Amino acid sequence: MSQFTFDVSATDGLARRGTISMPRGVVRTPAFMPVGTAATVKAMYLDQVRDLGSDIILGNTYHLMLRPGAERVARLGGLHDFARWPHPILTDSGGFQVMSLASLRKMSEQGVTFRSHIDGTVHELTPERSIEIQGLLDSDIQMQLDECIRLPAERSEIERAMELSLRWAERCAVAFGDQPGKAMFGIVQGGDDAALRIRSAERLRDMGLKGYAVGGLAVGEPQDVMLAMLGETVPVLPHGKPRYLMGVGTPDDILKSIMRGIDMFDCVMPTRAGRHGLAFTRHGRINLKNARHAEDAAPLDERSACPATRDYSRAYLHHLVRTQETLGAMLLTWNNLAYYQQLMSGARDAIERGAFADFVAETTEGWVRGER
Ligand code: PRF
Repeated sequence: MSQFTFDVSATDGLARRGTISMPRGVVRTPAFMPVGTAATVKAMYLDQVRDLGSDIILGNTYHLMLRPGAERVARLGGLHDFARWPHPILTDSGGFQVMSLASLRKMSEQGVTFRSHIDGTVHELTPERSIEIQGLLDSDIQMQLDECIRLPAERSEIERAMELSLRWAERCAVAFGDQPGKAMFGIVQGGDDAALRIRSAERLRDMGLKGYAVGGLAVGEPQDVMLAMLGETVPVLPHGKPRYLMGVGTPDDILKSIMRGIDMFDCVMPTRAGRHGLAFTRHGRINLKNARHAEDAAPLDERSACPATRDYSRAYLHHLVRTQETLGAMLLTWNNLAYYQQLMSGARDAIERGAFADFVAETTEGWVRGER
């Protein structure tokens, strides 16, 4: 398999069951990509991440360009060898992380200059440099550099960032060129404005890219606004290309977005929440910090196939979280990624059976028994 391809094998309403194929492997969609910001999915062995059913992980241009440096990763054989993950990797382009982490950011037509949140050194990220870095990392799916605006925001500001992102998409496409086994995805922006979303999606669609992301959502707006924007955007995007909703989300966000035609997701939620004592389960969220678990001998879910979920008492997990032991973060991250990947696998099966709405209803009913 030397080409990057996407194939939709079943649909159920707007939900799709698909397969992305590329030289390093296949990605079964709908897919959840665990976040591996700094060439590690925090508190997990990548073998475990794989065993849970992850076909692809996400890496970050911003973090890796600062530490250990893209050229260094390239000299060491690329990100896959460096981290010992031989399967597909998608990298985010850096713009979003610059906006959330770096200081003294200066946005111009050319790109963005910023001060590193690590040592204060000044760096520049242009569309061309972002693609160059993602190439040095040897990323399989590279993202265009874009500007994501937090909501609420002025329409004029949303429009300016959206138009800038479209011009940057063109520069990224030129810089990426023709690489048959890899892909560069464009990113739809346009905030909470339907007309801007549609314009952005149409212009990206007309560039004939290999995949499309929806960015600029889950940035402060209510869920119904996010879902309404998906409703405007997704119909404009070509049926035969993967659609990726960036940085989303909760299990509920994910199911509702699959229902609206999204194929790929990434989010720090399962990993970050795991490090903060929060477990996602069939019965909803369980906060292990809570004193009510101090003498609870029951596991998170006795019916799970995941050892972290099935074999450890809530009392022990509570103790590990309260004492800030490393193992607490490890076990809860393991539980959470297992839950997320089971959710995705259940969604894929349900779409194949034409029973996705029932799957969503049953899954959602289960959550009400948790704490929330
Ligand atoms: N752009 C990029 N990365 C992102 C986002 C975006 O808009 C988001 C928004 N949810 C998360 N990650 N490049």
